[in-house]
Amino acid sequence: MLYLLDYGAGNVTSLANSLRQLGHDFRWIETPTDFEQATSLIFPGVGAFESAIQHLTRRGLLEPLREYITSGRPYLGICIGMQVLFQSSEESPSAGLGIVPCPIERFSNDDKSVPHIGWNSADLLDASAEDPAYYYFVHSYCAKYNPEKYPEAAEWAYGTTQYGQELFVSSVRKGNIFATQFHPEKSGAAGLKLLDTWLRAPGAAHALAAPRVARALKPKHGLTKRVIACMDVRANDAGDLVVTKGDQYDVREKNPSTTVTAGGAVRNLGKPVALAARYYDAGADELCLLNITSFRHSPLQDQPMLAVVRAAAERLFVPLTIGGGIKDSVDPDGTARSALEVASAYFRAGADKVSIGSEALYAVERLRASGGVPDGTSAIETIAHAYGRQAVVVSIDPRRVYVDADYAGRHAAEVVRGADGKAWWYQCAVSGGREDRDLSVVELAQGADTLGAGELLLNSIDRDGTGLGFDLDLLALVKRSVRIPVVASSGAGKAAHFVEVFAQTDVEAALAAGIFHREQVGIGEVKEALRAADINVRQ
Ligand code: 1PR
Repeated sequence: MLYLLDYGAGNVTSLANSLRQLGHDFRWIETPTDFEQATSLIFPGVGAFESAIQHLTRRGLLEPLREYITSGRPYLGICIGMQVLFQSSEESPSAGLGIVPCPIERFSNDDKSVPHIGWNSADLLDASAEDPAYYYFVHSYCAKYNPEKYPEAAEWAYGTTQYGQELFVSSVRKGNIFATQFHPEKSGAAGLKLLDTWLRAPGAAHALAAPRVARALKPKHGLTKRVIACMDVRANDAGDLVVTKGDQYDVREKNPSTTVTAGGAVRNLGKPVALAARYYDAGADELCLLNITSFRHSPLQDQPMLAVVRAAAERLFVPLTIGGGIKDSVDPDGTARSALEVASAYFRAGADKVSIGSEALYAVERLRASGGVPDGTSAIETIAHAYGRQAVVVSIDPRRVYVDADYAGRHAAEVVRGADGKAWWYQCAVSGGREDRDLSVVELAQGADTLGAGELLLNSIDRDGTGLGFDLDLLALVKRSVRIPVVASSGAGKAAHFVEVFAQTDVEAALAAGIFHREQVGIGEVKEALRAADINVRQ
């Protein structure tokens, strides 16, 4: 019987969904004695090494896990499920299982953003292996591939991946142990194929036929630029959840004669799950669902977005980010829910990352007021602590504030000067752009990085829905202010805008909504344009 080990952190729903999709039956490990019944075991893990070890220890599962693995029965570890096989992790004072004699270390961010998020190739060391596919990675720590320093660990290495100028072990294989740093359950068709192959013969001898050929650094890594489809979701006037799309955040139909929006219906561009499925089939690298009215009220007890996430996660096998309402809230019966509880509900439903908007801004305001010392209580910190920083996206809603050429106010150091002689800084807003705050985009981005965000979703209120292209000045400004990945958002009007944003800034991903919803431009067309411009993308 196939068993799955869930240590209560991260999105294990997606793996369960993939197994069901592939027609495989499984049970969950609930107690230490369940290991005795298991004839094969998958340990999927997202999140923090320390939480995983602590949780397994508390539930008395760590030693039975070690015994299971060393008994020689088939084991598939994913992400943290691979890292626990190692000796230790720089992320945690707790020891790992020590089966692979090598430490897990943090990526250097000298030459790249950390976490490593996105689709990268996983070169197999078996010279006779087929060309490897692209798989989805999301992690800040890794086993560095260093056969001279860790010769025994190099014998375990089955595949390596290059990020920046670092090579790390992206899969290990020995006897019946197989483990991957990447997430097959989030790697589309390639990942499902890998899972299916293992599931069909988990007990097959996995010794390599050919000797492993050591790998060396290449001039460029294989990480692709990501193309993301975003769905802004809200209830329409009839109470149905629909995907909508605004112009500069105004989502109501305009009166054609006056262009006044008051009273217009909420634009309805389709059903969230149906659209998400369409984008998955078209090759989107990631999907994003934003509940755009959650700043008004968002009780967890009655949260229709949870059902949307559950249904979407059954259908798509690429990463899913959920945003809107990730904050402390109170249910109608008076039950208080922490932001961590809200995020946990979304992870359990099948989300891989949560995106925090207004709450993140308030947290950065508090951070600044306290002289830059984090107090550990914000939503960013509590969620990153439990799930790892790679699970926390901060969504930023900035707009340009034009100033005189000789402006010398508080934001003078961040003023951008355009070729047309205009000068401006970027001010951040909350509540869907309705309320401006005295916080610049650089202050918010750097504060979010300090508090532990793993990625920034950088919108532009000025460009949203205009089709004029991404705000390259904004993106370049933020990109040089932080060391975490940045997703460009707002303003895409044609495939060439994606080429422009990747050619002219260092952003890791670009997101669009309107052009995809209205079928003006397809995801395939965007990828073709990127390939033609020699920009690395997933097929
Ligand atoms: O504050 O944590 O509850 O999160 C609310 C989230 O909802 C934030 O991420 C905020 O950006 C978003 N949001 C709030 N109101 C709106 C609105 O449109 N009225 N949408 C809104 C923001 C921006 C992007 C959009 C891109 C691409 N939408 O999500 O998809 O601009 O659009 P385009 O390609 O058509 O130009 P919280």
